[in-house]
Amino acid sequence: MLEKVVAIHDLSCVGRCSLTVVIPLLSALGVQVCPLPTAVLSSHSGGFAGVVCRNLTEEMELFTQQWSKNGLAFDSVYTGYLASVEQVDVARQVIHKFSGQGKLVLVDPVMGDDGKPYSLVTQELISDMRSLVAVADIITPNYTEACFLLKKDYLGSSVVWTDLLSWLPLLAAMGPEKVVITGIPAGDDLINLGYEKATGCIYVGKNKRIGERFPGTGDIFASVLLGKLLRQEGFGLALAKAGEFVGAAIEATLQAGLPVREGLVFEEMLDRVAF
Ligand code: PXL
Repeated sequence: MLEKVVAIHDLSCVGRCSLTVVIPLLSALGVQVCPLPTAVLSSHSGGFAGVVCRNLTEEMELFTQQWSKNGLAFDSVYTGYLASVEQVDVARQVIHKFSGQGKLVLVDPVMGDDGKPYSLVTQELISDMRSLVAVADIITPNYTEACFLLKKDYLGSSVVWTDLLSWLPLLAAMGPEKVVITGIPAGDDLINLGYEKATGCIYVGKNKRIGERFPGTGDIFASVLLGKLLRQEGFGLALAKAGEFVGAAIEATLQAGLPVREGLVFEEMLDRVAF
């Protein structure tokens, strides 16, 4: 059956992140995406000057009211970059109204990278994000965002990835059944850690750390992971395949030689994502 997902992310018009990667990737995985845009931006905020951002909080409320009036239902809610603290409440209401038993809620707590918040992300948003994590089935923070959620110090490349194994149940105790921490530095590699609360199983994925940190990588990872889970693939396999896809996209991007701020060149790989 074709699954239908509400995607609560921004539309950054340039730089391959959020909805410009969420929609093509989930579509290629046979999932229908219904976007609920949080903001429209001239580009993402990681590497372009003078970003113009139009916040769509009011529209989000009006759109979802119209969806309710039309009796719409969805199989999954997927949240990413939120443009204001008010949008945390809107996202929580969407989860409450449109997701029930057996419907997958993935919260990607998009807040920052390299130990720092993204330029438009406020401390208030960081603190409110914990209330959204509490109503998720699965969360996918990167290492920086895991530090923000747990109020831990960010150690950059000196982090010992095995020390983060104890963070997994701490994050799961905030609410979600499954937790993934992405992009943990480990020498020449980046580690993704997965955790399933019900079984206590831990999954470790490894990617070569090649090139710089590209914007949108987390959005690509989480979208592929969600698409695979909605296709009923197991958590461990879905994690491994999402990591592999990101690794292949990084290699393709390095070969294309585009500026880092343009994000990962994934367009010619869309036919591969479903396998
Ligand atoms: O992919 C993360 C992201 C999403 N949306 C906006 C961003 C970023 C990262 O920089 O700026 C607007």
